[in-house]
Amino acid sequence: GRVLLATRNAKKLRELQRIVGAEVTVLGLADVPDFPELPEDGATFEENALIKAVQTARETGEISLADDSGLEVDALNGMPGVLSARWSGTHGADEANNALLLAQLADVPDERRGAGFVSALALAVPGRKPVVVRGEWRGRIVRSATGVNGFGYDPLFVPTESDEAGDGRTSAELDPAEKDRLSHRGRAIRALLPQLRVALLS
Ligand code: ITT
Repeated sequence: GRVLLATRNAKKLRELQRIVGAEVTVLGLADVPDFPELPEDGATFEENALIKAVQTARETGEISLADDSGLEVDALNGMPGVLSARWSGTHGADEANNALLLAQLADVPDERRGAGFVSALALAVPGRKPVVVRGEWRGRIVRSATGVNGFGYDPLFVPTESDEAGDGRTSAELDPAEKDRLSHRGRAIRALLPQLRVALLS
């Protein structure tokens, strides 16, 4: 089967393709010529994921997925949340976003540095009612970036599982397969996979 993921983020596309495996071919918006800019003005991850998936299915007639994701930091009342990709002002500027996060948390003590990644994943099949699921991943924000895997805030995020294992590795230090097993995105995709399979069969 084949699905279109409504994203221009190549690293997000690669993660999603890796998680669904060879069973499904995942294309991104870079593969669709002249695709219009999608609005991302929803107040929640779920709203944004639905907007992106439904518009893409309508525009292309393809079975479409969209991931809207981000980091919610406890000490910042859930910021940057839906603004995660553009928090520093430039869309997709991972380094600038990470610098801003470190600066905002400079005076926050270790015991109040909790945070969670969220992924809302929407599936839109032309002519059908769309569905959306949510995956979450809890952890804490460290004081300096470590690791080269992943993308976005991964070098600053130590998942709870790393603390339980005693190694304190950031999600940018996990192997790709380890990240996929634990991550917000991995959980969301596995929750949606049965419905995706049904859509691909019909
Ligand atoms: P599309 O909208 O084109 O899919 P985007 O990067 O703008 O791409 P989002 O609006 O969903 O996507 O923003 C997601 C941001 O949240 C992403 O740029 C990272 O800053 C952060 N983020 C999401 N998942 C992450 C992960 O697994 N690891 C690290 N950071 C992540």
